Amino acid sequence: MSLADRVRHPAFLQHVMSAEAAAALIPSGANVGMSGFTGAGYPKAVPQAIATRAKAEHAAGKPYKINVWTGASTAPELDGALAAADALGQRLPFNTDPTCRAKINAGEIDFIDMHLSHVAQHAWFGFLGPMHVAVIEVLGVTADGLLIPSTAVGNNKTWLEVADQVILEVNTKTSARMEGMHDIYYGTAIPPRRVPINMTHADDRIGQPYLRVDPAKVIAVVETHQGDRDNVFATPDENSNKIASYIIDFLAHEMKMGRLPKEMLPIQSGVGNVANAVLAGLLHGPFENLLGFTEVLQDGMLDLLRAGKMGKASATAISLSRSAYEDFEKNIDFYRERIILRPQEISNHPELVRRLGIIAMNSMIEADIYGNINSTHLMGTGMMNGIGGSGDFARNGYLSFFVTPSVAKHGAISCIVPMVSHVDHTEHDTQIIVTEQGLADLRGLAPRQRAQVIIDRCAHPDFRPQLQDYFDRARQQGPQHTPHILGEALSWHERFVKTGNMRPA
Ligand code: 0RQ
Repeated sequence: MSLADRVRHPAFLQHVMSAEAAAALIPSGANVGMSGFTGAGYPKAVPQAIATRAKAEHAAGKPYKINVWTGASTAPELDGALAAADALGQRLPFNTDPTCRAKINAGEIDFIDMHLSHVAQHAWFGFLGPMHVAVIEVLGVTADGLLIPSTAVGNNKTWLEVADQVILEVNTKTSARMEGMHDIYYGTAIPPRRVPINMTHADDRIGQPYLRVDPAKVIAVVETHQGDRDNVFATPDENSNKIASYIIDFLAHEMKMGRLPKEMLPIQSGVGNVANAVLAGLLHGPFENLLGFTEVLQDGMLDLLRAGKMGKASATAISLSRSAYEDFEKNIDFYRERIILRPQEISNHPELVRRLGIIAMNSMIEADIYGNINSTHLMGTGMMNGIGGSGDFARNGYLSFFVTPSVAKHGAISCIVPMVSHVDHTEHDTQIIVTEQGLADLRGLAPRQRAQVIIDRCAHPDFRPQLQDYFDRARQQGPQHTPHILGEALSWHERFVKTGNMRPA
């Protein structure tokens, strides 16, 4: 399909230009909203052209940096290219690109790590400042001037509303037959005029299939003919499979005890290998007619849909491996009936997560013996990816799981520690912690009880005696609600920084 087949409104065709010409329209210092969520639906041509321009400006001795706001993570063509060209001033709300991460941790990029459900509303409230330009990937423009969204909706609705000017990247490679899969809700308003979001089931459609844009704001239309990045996953390892089996047994037990309804509750699954292993476990597990209410739809959920184990899945993005994407495209009519892609302020909305009773499963970096969770920081100071949507789901879910292998770096680091080096989710948000050692159900337990269960069930046997010793000594001193030896609490991290090993010498 050519660009003219995809862009069926004449006003938009007038602005067709090269990526380089579009990049020339974005001044240094601009706040730029881009599409993109977990390696899906991000603009491909314009960011690379901006990177080329930035390098040329720098070579001529001129400063050139822009501030980039997206839905979530993107890909080498966006974050990688802009970071390598020193073209990023501020970046929000999430990043997984290694080049960008290195510059964030070198103090060269100001990264703002945000709850993904907050981003759109903070933009409407004016908390983030003006958005000068939005660069949004779409799959086409209808004869009525409506935009066919791409593989990720993310914050695109909001960026198109709040940006002064809009650049559209029309992706002629990704199948335009996705048309009809999206559900764009336009009922959001600013307090005090907010109304309830009228969704009572994870598969309700409450909006329309298209994004709107004021044609007067469109300054460029650029063609891309390149698919999303190949979101490959390793085959689940033994640890991931163990974690998955504990979760599935636990859910079956909860159902037997009458604490989970027979029809199950909708599932949110974070990204990564453990998350994929849980989804693979559900494929062979006892549950039928599952519903997905998550932010990213990955290969594992596609497998569940194809097998008929999951009836419908709601997300804000589809982030697939190349082979899963081929299956998706080939069977798009089947998937269109079963997949709903929404703006991230809806896919991650705390009101909906609470009402629908979502089962939240997210990976973490470390947990402490009381259940505080660090999802973002390596050794307390270095940024990994960001909090993403984990907080939106963890605090508001019906059940909230945090999962990790019990050790990292080939056993040098314990992922269960006396005190986390950074707190993303507090003990109040954490209900269940799972490692390959076992599952700690913290519901209804007070801090000292939680500590004992976490040490017994989740810590690696190599670190369990050390943790027990810490906890026992903490119980000999100071107030006993949350016993700690504060001067010692972070010594495990310090030991790793100094010796490369958390174990005592
Ligand atoms: O570093 O690759 O240099 O060895 O951290 O660890 O095991 O590859 O973890 O890919 O499952 O991601 C929490 C980061 C887990 C992810 C996190 C080191 C480890 C490795 C990564 P190396 P793994 P995974 C929905 C929900 C926040 C966002 C979220 C994440 C690297 O899941 O970003 O939940 N979550 N979103 O060696 C020091 C420890 C460590 C450690 C691991 N205890 N101390 N380093 N590492 N544990 C999705 C979205 O929101 C879009």
